[in-house]
Amino acid sequence: MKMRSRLWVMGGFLLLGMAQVAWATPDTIDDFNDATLQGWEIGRADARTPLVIEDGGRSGEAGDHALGIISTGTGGVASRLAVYNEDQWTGNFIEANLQSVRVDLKNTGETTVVIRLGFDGPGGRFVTSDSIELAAGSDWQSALFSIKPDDLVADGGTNVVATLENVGQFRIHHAPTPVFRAPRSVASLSIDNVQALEPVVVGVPSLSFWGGSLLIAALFASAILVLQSKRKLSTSA
Ligand SMILES: [Ca+2]
Repeated sequence: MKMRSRLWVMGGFLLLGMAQVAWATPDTIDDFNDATLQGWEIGRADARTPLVIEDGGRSGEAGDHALGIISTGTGGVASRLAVYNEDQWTGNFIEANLQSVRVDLKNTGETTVVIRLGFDGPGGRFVTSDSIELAAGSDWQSALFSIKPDDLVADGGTNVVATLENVGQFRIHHAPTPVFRAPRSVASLSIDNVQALEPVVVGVPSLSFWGGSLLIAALFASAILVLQSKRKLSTSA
């Protein structure tokens, strides 16, 4: 096979490989591996929660940290198992086309927990209808929550789109029923790899796909030009 044909065949395989990507690029991932809380809080200072659990991340490897939260079940600070973010997990989720959130969870306590996600914004408070139940002392589990408007349940909210278009607070909390405020309970939870996901795209190239294709096409065009100029040089010499 001539060099130019080989190049085009190689390019074809590369492009086919790129088209197999199912998930679009995640917008936000909180892995806590920088040993900070990454904006997660309970609103008041408390030495017990939330904390970075060093080397306590999903992989179990050194340097893979997790976020740890606890609740006491009594009155006062930290009575409810919840943690929220008013930093990077805010803004327009609709415009960003975020349709689900994946998070790794591990029940490190002695009671069963049921975890949901919550949103607060101009349209009021909403909670995922998706939930995951984790038995006491569970191993890590990966939970996927749909955050599409139809999959959120109002807890006082009146306009789910208005909230998703301007999220002011995003939370992870214990909620056996779809409520925004966790009930009091004694519990303990590790959280890792909180990740926003765009919708599944199968067979429809994304913008990054086209960008990659153009780059590869330009590289192959350059390679062919170089080969042609070398051939001319060798012919003339
Ligand atoms: Ca981690």
